[in-house]
Amino acid sequence: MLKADFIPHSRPVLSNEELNKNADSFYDLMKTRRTVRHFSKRKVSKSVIETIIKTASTAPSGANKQPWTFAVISSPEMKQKIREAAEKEETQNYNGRMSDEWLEDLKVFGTDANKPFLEEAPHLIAVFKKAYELTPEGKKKNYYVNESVGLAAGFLIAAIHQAGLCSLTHTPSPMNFLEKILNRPVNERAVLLIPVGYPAEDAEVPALEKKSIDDVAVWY
Ligand code: IYR
Repeated sequence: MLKADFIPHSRPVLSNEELNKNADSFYDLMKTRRTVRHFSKRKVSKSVIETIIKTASTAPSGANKQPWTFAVISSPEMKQKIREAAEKEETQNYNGRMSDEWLEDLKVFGTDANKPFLEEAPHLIAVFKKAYELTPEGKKKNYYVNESVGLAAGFLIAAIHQAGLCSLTHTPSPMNFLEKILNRPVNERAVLLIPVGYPAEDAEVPALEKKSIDDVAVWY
């Protein structure tokens, strides 16, 4: 491919005070994000989901290949199918496929193989990575696919929260049932299933702490 046209790009130079104010307000917003497992059935318009996905798709990706597809599932019949298939896998996960250490680590969240949120949330967003691109000329390479899709999923979750909604990063492994139910092309692999909506009125989340700055950052 030819070198792209280059266009000017700049950011306003802000005072240290303004930078701190901006950083603080985004931190204040993001620290209220919680993974939610009990959703309200309240409807959320498609336009909101569309914009959230456009935001996710602004994420950086290897060679700007944007190797992702966001499949939005809002039909009750499809959600029911997905719930049944996910619970089938999770039943096996909780009854032998997950190690004792893993089950012990999950106790604090109170999770089990029942996944009612897959029918309750108004929308599920299934995130697919594109292992490679299928073009009329044949297969084309994608790069850093896992990293790229992880970044886009992070943007997605942040956008959901900023809009005023909740999400759950759900991984009912193996997830290939999603490729089949949603009839995705052979180059796509499901990586996350993200219910989106309002929390149920009686929703609760575990009282958990994030690590301190000293536990997560080193300075040189
Ligand atoms: N996928 C299962 C188990 C599970 C695994 C991890 I790691 C979690 O952080 C939470 C759950 C489930 O969704 O129940």
